[in-house]
Amino acid sequence: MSATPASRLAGHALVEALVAQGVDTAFGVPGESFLAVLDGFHEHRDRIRFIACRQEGGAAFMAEAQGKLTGRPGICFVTRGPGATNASIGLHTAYQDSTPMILFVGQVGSDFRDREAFQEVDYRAMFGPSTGGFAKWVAEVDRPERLPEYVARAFHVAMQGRPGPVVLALPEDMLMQSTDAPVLPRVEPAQAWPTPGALRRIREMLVAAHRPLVIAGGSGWTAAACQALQRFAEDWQLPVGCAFRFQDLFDNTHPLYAGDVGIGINPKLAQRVREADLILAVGPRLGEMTTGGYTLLEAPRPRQQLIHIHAGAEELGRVYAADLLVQASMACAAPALASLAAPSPLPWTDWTAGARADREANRVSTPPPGPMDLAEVVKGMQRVLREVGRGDAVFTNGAGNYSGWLHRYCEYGGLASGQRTQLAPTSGAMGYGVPAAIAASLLQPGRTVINMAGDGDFLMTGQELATATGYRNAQSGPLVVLVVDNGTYGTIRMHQEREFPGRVSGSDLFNPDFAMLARAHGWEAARIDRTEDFEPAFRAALARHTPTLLHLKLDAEVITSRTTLSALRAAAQASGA
Ligand SMILES: Cc1ncc(C[n+]2csc(CCOP(=O)(O)OP(=O)(O)O)c2C)c(N)n1
Ligand SMILES: [Mg+2]
Repeated sequence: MSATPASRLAGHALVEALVAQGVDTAFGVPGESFLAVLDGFHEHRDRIRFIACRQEGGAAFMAEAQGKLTGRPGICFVTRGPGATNASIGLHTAYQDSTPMILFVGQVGSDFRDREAFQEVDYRAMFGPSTGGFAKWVAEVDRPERLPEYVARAFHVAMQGRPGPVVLALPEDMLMQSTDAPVLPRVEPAQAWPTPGALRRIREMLVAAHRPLVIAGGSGWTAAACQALQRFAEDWQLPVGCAFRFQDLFDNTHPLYAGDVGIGINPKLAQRVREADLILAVGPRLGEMTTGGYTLLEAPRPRQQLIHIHAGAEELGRVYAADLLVQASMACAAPALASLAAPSPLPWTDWTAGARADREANRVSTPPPGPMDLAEVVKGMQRVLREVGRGDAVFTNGAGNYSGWLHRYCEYGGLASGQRTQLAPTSGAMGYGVPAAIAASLLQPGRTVINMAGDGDFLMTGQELATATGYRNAQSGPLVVLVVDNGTYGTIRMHQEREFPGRVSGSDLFNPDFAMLARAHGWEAARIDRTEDFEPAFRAALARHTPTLLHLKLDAEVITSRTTLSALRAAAQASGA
């Protein structure tokens, strides 16, 4: 691509800018507001594809998953008000999960601006940080010759500091103008290094500790950074917990892995977080889910010594009065930590071994009531995947109690070995898992992709099965969706039984025949009622090219991986709820 291209439509120039940034796939739902961009995708179809989704929520989740998988902004195109409002759930997830993403929104022509013209919305007011919204930056590109500048800045803002989503609104008439705007080179995010002084202080605090614990999390991690984190943990024999839904930042089979610090945390690990005398938080936001509702680390002054390393200055000191705050990117912080020489002997090896033993014990399951044991399903699934040489599978999920079995029993491979293996929303957005799985399958066709969804969760974005059918190709690897059907919005039912025992309201579900629904989309499908029927069906799914939905029937009584509905109700009644 030349630096001074001939005049072409601004919509084409935008697509050229994306190609120059290394984008080969964009997700979206078309609108008449950005026809010139769609024509640009046609023009450059040998270098970039536009995946037309069935609902903007699905498209935005796919772009969010693209951001998580690649570390570069996921790209989503939607139309004006109706498209942007639908897409907002993916934007919110990218914001809470610190995922780089760019949402391009068609906008009314500038000659109609501010009249509340057809579908017109002021995106700065809707999404902008200054109005408490959930995009890092929102702008409208009024002049085609400034497109390269806006696109380059969008890539920088999405990736730098605390990564997150950016919204660029594109007035229809601007896109239709001709421009000879140049194509700017690929953007690399500016990185921040920890200072020598901060590193010296980290080492001093570690040396003085007796019960240190690392919590890894957040975004901006690379495979090399995760390898460095592993070396650091090994040199210092530190137990490593992973923040809520950043469970694949550390190999879960590694002897130093202590478990996930999130919803449904192992109570023994929660105790250990409380008892630690030094928490080294490398990368996570210290948010509600990672701090057990601000109790594992008490806000605003934790009992433990706290070192918080994060790429975004705004996250440092946001809630906690930490002992040491270090603003650094993970790509720089992790190798810097790995350069710290550990003393010998280390006084906490029993503490570290204890953390691992607690983690092992937490993987032991007891059979639940009813014929379906999800712990055995998750363990069996991984056993089979490893056996058939598909151990690098990526697992996706949305929100719901069913995800607790995945977090507890799935051993996520670490990003240190090259790829992310978990795509899951820290935002707790239902409907995330199906589109994320489809995005993974389209973006990394060699890989095996498994989505676990709830019966509530699945139908929020289940229409995207059609997108998978339409765009998967001969290279696509196995894609399997497991729908856990307990006939209820189980998470809500659980909270109801705790707060209002026996008073079920609004949480029952009336479900379709999920297998029939999947077949109507060109998928293979089977209904599974008993644990022992899962493995053969799963093996068959891995062996076929056509994607497969497995409909798992689960007794609503089996409300979480730790308790039953009746036990919850009895406990609530005994405590006088
Ligand atoms: C988009 C969205 N809407 C509502 C909620 C609130 N919510 C959290 S979990 C849940 C129920 C999930 O039900 P299901 O997918 O069937 O999973 P289960 O809890 O039954 O395993 C609801 C309604 C949410 N997190 N996200
Ligand atoms: Mg359910």
